[in-house]
Amino acid sequence: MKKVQNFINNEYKDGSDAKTFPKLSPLNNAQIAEVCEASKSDVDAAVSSAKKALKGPWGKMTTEERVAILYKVADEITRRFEDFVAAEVADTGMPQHTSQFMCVRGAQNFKIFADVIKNVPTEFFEMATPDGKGAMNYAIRRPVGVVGVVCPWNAPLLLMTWKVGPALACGNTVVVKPSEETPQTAALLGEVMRDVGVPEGVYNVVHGFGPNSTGEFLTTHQDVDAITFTGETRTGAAIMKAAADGARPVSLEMGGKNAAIVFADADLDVATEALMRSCFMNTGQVCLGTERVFVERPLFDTLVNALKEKVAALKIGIPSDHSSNMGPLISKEHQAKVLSYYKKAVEEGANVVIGGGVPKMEGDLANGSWVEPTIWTGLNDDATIAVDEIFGPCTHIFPFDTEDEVIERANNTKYGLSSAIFTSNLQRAHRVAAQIEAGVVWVNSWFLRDLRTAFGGAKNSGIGREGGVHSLEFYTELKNVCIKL
Ligand code: NAD
Ligand code: 6OD
Repeated sequence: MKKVQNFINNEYKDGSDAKTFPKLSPLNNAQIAEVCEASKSDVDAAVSSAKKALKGPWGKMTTEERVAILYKVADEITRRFEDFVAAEVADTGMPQHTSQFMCVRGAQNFKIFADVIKNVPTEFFEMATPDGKGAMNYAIRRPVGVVGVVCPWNAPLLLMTWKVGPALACGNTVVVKPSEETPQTAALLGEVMRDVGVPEGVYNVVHGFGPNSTGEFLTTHQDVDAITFTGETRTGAAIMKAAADGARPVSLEMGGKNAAIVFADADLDVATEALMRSCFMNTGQVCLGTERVFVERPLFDTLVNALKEKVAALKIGIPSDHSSNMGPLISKEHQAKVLSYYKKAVEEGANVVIGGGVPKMEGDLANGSWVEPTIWTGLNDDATIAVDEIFGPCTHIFPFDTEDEVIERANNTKYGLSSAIFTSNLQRAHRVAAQIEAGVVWVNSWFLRDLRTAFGGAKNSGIGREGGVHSLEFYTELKNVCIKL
């Protein structure tokens, strides 16, 4: 059985109390690895090596030297691309092509922030003083220190490196807590870090669970100077409470109940193609995904039918079957959650356009966490499945009549992560985008990412923005130096 170990001070280690937990395959629920659970003393060791590394060679490097190492990290991820894809696919069951997209971002996340830190200027102000001699102010950036990075399971490498890339570029050290469901790529990244010469203690990985386990040990640790988190909103709230002790900063990227709005003048092919991705990519387990589609009434039946036809053509299957384009959900537990919403939708009177159940899978795959891609119509905006984040391959399609009405309905959610608007009227696109309460709005596309832009959620979807120079606000302390002349 494969063993996945913690990575502390550039060494792979079992948990100090020898505890392990099984990693089960989403494909058939069979155990594929034994994961070493980090104890409280292992988390202490990881944090203390990260703290020590701040004063060691890493802390003494010039920005140019750090940037050169981060380029090597990116290049080594690319050289070992197949290993990362294999690890991610094994943990998640996602199709190869989805994992390839995510692992390309795994490498890009190091280069983009290396470039940002190398090129971003700081501010300078001259000021007058009563003696007429004046003073100068300039700002310098310094790392915040040890950063705790707590990650989810839905896009493990992409989301972990989205935090680790900028944290390291800014000169911090990190202790990563990957999701218990997806431990392998974070562990593998340790080999890359060590092989390209990242000094001891800069990148650490501790495996385990959330409450009363590794996640809590890390986020309550008083030598962790800042915590960056991606995951569910209620977990983010727990982490924020933990961070209050010691008044430590948090960056939170959390859940969503994202709306897409399709106006009658939209290009049907563009909208349908984007909605197929936003509703069903990665089996609907994308935080930016669309679980509410609003369609202007004249286009409603056409769009519902177009999506139904494309969903019927989706091929559910295992990653090694390259013709399959939809994998299982992450776990049996998540399958049960998603299926409970499928049941609830019917109980509340939904019209099931397609899907709504479990696909018939052969042999041991029948034990996997598969669900059918599902479209509903006919419910009101306050139906349970139209309010709660489900995080599965499902969406409800609603008709609407006016622009003002749809803006209000799209915004009628406690979340505010992303939105997608489809129209050929540019004025309307600008007008609606400006009124949508979300951190990211796409027009005539979805998940089109320029990594220099601000990324994050409004309302219950997040606190703070990362991406480009915005990441520097979180991962550095900006210090003003005032010089009296
Ligand atoms: P989760 O909140 O259950 O777990 C995320 C991580 O937090 C895991 O590593 C978990 O072990 C840890 N954790 C749980 N409780 C903890 C605690 N009390 N203290 C410290 N750590 C704790 O989320 P998930 O189920 O892994 O991921 C799915 C969720 O993530 C969805 O809600 C999705 O919308 C969200 N998400 C958001 C974004 C974004 O950018 N906004 C991106 C991806 C996923
Ligand atoms: O593209 C990104 O940077 C990002 N954080 C994507 C999040 C995807 C959520 O599942």
